Amino acid sequence: MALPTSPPVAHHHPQRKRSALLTCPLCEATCGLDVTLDGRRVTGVRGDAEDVFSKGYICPKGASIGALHHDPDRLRAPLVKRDGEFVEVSWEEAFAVVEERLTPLLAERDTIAAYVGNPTVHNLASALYSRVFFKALGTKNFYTAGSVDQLPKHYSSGYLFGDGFTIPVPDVDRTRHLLMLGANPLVSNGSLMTAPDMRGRLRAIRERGGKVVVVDPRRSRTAQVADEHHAIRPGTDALLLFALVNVLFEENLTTPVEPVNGVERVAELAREFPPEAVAPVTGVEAGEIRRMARELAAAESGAVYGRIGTTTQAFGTLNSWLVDVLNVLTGNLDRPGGAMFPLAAVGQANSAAGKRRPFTTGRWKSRVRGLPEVYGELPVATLADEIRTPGEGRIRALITMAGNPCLSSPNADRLAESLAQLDFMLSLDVYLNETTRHADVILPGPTPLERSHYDIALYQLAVRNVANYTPAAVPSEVPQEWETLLRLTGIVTGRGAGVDIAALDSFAAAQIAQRSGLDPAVAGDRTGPERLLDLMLRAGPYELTLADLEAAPHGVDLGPLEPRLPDILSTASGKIELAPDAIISDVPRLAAELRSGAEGMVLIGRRQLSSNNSWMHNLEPLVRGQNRCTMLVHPQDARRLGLTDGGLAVVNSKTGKLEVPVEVSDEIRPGVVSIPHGWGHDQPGTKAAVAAAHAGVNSNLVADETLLDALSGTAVLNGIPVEVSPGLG
Ligand SMILES: Nc1nc2c(c(=O)[nH]1)N[C@H]1C(S)=C(S)[C@@H](COP(=O)(O)OP(=O)(O)OC[C@H]3O[C@@H](n4cnc5c(=O)[nH]c(N)nc54)[C@H](O)[C@@H]3O)O[C@H]1N2
Ligand SMILES: Nc1nc2c(c(=O)[nH]1)N[C@H]1C(S)=C(S)[C@@H](COP(=O)(O)OP(=O)(O)OC[C@H]3O[C@@H](n4cnc5c(=O)[nH]c(N)nc54)[C@H](O)[C@@H]3O)O[C@H]1N2
Ligand code: SF4
Ligand SMILES: [Mo]
Repeated sequence: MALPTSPPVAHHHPQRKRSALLTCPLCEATCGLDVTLDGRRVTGVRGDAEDVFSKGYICPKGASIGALHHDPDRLRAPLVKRDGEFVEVSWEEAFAVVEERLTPLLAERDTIAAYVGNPTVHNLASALYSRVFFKALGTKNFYTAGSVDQLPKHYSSGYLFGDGFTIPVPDVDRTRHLLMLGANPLVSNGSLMTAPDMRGRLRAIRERGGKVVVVDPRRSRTAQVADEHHAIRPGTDALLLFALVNVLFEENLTTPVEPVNGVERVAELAREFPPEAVAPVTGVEAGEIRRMARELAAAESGAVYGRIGTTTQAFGTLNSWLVDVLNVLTGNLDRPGGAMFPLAAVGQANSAAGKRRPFTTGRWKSRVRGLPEVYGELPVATLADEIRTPGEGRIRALITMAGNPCLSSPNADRLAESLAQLDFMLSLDVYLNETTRHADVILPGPTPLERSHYDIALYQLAVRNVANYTPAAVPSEVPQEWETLLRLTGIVTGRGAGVDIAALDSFAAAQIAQRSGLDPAVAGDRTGPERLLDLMLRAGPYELTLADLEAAPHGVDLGPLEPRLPDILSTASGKIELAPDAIISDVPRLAAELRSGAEGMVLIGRRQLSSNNSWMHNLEPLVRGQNRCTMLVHPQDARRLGLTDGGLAVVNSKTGKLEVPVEVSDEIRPGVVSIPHGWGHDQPGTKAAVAAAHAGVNSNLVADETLLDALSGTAVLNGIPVEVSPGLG
C-alpha cells in the first residue's frame, strides 16, 4: 500500500535560499509570516509587512515556528506500543494495527469515543477531513476542547440567532467604546475575535477618543492599557452584566435592534439584579455599574465582548447571552463600531443558501451523568466517567486528534488513570506527550511549513473580512493529515486502510459540489483540501476561486464588516430571540448567587505570551528564562496565609492537590489566586526533553470535573474553590 504524499508545493529543484509566505496557524490572529529558508531549514521568521490583515505583526510563538519545525522530539514516524514501549513503525504497519484493533469495536460505534483538540481548528486539512472521518465513525461519544472553552457562546448564539456559529465580533477598528470581560487579547492575541495586533487596535480606539473598559479579577496586560479596569470577583460576571441591563431599562436607555422578540421578558428578569444587589457579590460598586451602563449606552458606538474568563465559569452561557443582550439593547448589534457579523469567503453556515435547521441541544445525553449534547458534542468533563463506569455503552476505545486532555481538562489525573481501562487508543498528534503516551498508536502529521493553510473557521470571526491561502513551504516528511484521515475513514467504513483514498476524496468533493450546485470538475485537477477549498470559495458569497487567492499571496481584503440583519437569522421566528427558554431557565440559579455569600479563595487561570495551551513548551525560545508556571497571590492574602514570594504554596481542592511556586503581586484581586494551565510536563514516558526540564504543574489537577456551566456542560476552570497553604519546599 503506497501512501501518496502530495503537498501542493514545487519541489523539483528548490532554490536553496528563498522565502515563503505562511499564515501562522498557532493562534486565532492569522498573522502573515515571511519565512526565510535554506533548503528545509528555517533561517528567519518575520511578520509579513504586506499581509492585508496583520501588516507585519508577529508574536514570539509565530517567530518560533522554525523551532517547532526542527524540534528533534517532534514525531516524524508512526509509533506503535509493543510490550509497553513505543516503537517506530512504517505507515503501513501502523494502519494495519489500527485496522486490526478498531474493527472489532465498530459493531458498537458509541463505545469508540473521539476527542478533538484545539489545533484542529487551525489546520485546513484536518478541519475539512476530520468531518469526513468523524461522520463515518458516527459516535455519539464525541468530545472536543470546546467544552473547556467556547461552547457557551455557540449555545447562546444558537438560541439567539439560530446558528451556533453566528457569533458577533466587536468591530474594534471603528468602535468608540469597548467593554471586555474575561479576555486578555494583548496576551492571547484575541479569541472569537480574529484581529492581529490588538495592542495597536486598542490604542487606535483611544486615539480616536474612544474608551476601553476591562473587567478581570487580575490587572492583565490588557487591563493595563485600558482606560478603566474593574477587578471583579471570579464567576460573578453574569450578575454584573444583568445589573448593566437593569440600569439600561431603569433609566430608559434601551434602543433595541430589530427584529427582536423577548425584550420585555429580559426587562422583567433584570429587575431582580439592581446594581445595589450585585455590588457586594461582584465587588464592583453600584455607582460604578450605573456609570458603566450609562457610558455604554451613550457611546456613539460600542461593543461588549466576553471571552474565556466568562465562558469557562459557572455561568458561562448566561454570560455569553448577556454580552449580546447588551449589544442588542444598546442598538450596537450589527452596526459599524458595534458587535458585527463577519461575512466569510467560505464555510459559513449563516451565509449558505437554503433553509437551515433550527438550533437545538440535548439531542442525546451522556450515559453516566445524563449531560445533554450541545453543538454535536458531550462535555469532556465527563469523558472519564464514560470510560470508568461499567455497563452497556461504556467507552472502550478513544481516538484523540490534536488534543491533550490529560493536561487540558478538569480532574486531569482521573482522566489519565481511566485511559488504562481502554481496549484501544489512537492519537493523531505531533508529540509523544501527557495524553498520547497512553495511546497504542500515534500517527503524526506535518508541520505548519509542510502543509497548505486557509483559516476556514477563524475568518468567520474576523474583525475585517479577509481571505488568505498559503501553500506548503516545504515538502512533508509524513503523509498529509487529510490522507491519514481518509485512510482511517476506509477503516471505519469497513473498506480497510488500503482503501482508494483518491476515490474517497473525490466523493467528499462531489458532496460539497452538489450541496452548492457546482460541478466538481470546475476545480480542475486539484485534489485534497485545495479542491474542497476551491469549491467552497466558488460557492461562497464572494464567488472567489483558489486561483484568485494564489494570485494574492498577502491575502485578499474584502473590506470592513457590514450589517447582515435580518438575513443572517435562522431562528424559527426570523427574529432575534432575546429571551429563549433554553437560556433563561438558568436565571434562578444565578439569582441564588445573590444570596450565596461565598467567601473562600478561588483559583483562576491565565495565558502567557510565549505559551500555547499545553503544547509549545518543548521549544527552547519559548520557555527559557524564569519559571512562568507560578501562582499569583495578592500581598494581603500572602501575609494572611503565610506565603512568601519565591516560596511554595500547596493548593487543595475537592478534586486534588498541587504544589506551586508563589509570586506575590497586587495585579491580582484579593481572594483570588491564578495559575496558568497547560503545564505539568513531569510525566514519565513522554518525548519532550525541553518541556520536561520546564515541567511546571498541571493546574487542572485541582479543577473539579463536577463543576459545570449548567446549560452547556462547559467546565468551570475559573473560580474553582481552593484552599491555599504554605508548602514545605
Ligand atoms: N485550567 C484551564 N484549562 C484549560 C484552559 C484554561 O484556560 N484553564 N483553556 C482551555 C482551552 S481554551 C483550550 S482550547 C484547551 C486546549 O486543550 P487541547 O486542545 O486538549 O490541548 P492543546 O494544549 O491545545 O494540545 C494540542 C495537541 O495537539 C498537538 N498538535 C499540535 N499541532 C498539531 C497538528 O498539526 N496535528 C496534530 N495531529 N496534532 C497537533 C499537540 O502536540 C498537542 O498534543 O485547554 C483548555 N483547558
Ligand atoms: N499566548 C497564548 N495565546 C493564546 C493561547 C495560549 O495558550 N497562549 N490560547 C489560545 C486559546 S485556545 C484561547 S481560547 C484564547 C483565549 O483568549 P483569552 O480569553 O483572551 O485568554 P486569557 O488570556 O486566558 O484571558 C482570560 C482572562 O479572564 C480572566 N478571568 C478569569 N476568571 C474570570 C472571571 O470570572 N471573570 C472575568 N471577567 N475574568 C476572568 C483572567 O484573569 C484572564 O485575564 O487564547 C488563545 N491564544
Ligand atoms: S499572534 Fe498568533 S497568529 Fe500571530 S504570530 Fe503570534 S501565534 Fe501566530
Ligand atoms: Mo481555546
